[in-house]
Amino acid sequence: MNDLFLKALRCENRSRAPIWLMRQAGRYMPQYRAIRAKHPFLDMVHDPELAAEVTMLPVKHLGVDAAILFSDILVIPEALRVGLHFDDGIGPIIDRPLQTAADIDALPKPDIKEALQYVAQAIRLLRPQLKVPLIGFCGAPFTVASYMIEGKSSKDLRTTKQWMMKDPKSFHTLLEKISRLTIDYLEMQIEAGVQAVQIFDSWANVLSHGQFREFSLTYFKMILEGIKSKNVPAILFCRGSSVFASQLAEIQPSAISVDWNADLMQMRKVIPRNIALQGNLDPDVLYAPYDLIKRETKALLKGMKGEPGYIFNLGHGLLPDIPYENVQALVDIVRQQ
Ligand code: 1CP
Repeated sequence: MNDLFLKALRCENRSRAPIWLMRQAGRYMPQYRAIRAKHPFLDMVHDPELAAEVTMLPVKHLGVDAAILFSDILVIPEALRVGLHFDDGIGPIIDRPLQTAADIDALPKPDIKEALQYVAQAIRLLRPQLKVPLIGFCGAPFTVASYMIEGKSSKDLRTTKQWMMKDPKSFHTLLEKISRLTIDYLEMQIEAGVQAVQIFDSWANVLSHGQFREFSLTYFKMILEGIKSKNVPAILFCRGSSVFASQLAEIQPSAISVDWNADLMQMRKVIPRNIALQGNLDPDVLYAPYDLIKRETKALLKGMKGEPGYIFNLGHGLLPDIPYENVQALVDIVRQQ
């Protein structure tokens, strides 16, 4: 059993830094595209056998030190029956985005452990096959709420932020609803066998310091407290985590996953040493020639050398058009430390 990743999460790793990559099971992989050519994305998410097979791909082919469950943060809105589908050219689409406070009150109260039991089934299939730890995940309430309001991907979250400013009360009601369901969802994943969880706040970068504390940190905290008794390490990722790192540290997650804007060595000096750091290579470096990938990766590894709480990752997810062989080269460089 390779437990470098779990050791690093406990800040007790005396060996090389472990590596896994956000969005490691995705379209940049030819093996993923071959399966995806035969199935719509959501069908793959809903089918435990396919989800397990796709989760295994980067472990088998790249040799990463952790697996992350193949699923999506938007299964929670799907369970709330807002009409989720994925359009190949556009990405996620929600047919009935929330428009008024009454829409929030009218949301159903699904039994998440029932509605999303296909996720638990995938986890149960995976654990016996895996020789590396399995990471479960969910979206942070702010990011999940933003999709439910915008109805699709948005670069600036205008509608979400306007709602947040005009009617913070109903916005909090929505965030709280999502948080409660998310706690049930993570509990289910943990009971089924995930060994760590990561919470993705991909759109937190649109928030100011004060807004982050009020609309994001509050719910991160609620979720961490909700799953605390399960004793499973939790990693917090935000786009903007380098800006919000000191706030994130206040609520004592096991690890903070850092965006690529920050100097990780400097962050290590300000984040308490009992909190692991994960990150933070700019994913765009993976478009560069091999020599540059090697130089940047080695520089990061050198800076974090000897750190018992360091996990190599990117500052955000792998993009679909990143060359596969460059990702393989990256993993090899980290493993050969
Ligand atoms: O067409 C396809 O094949 C689907 C592409 C795809 C994939 C592979 C989507 C649609 N989701 C996923 C899997 C996924 N999503 C994982 C699997 C595990 C892994 O390998 O990492 C995870 C952790 C996610 C999480 C996720 N989904 C986030 C948070 C992480 C991040 O990258 O910021 C977000 C924002 C989503 C929404 C989503 N789902 C899919 C897309 C293309 C998007 C983003 C759209 C946007 O930019 O708004």
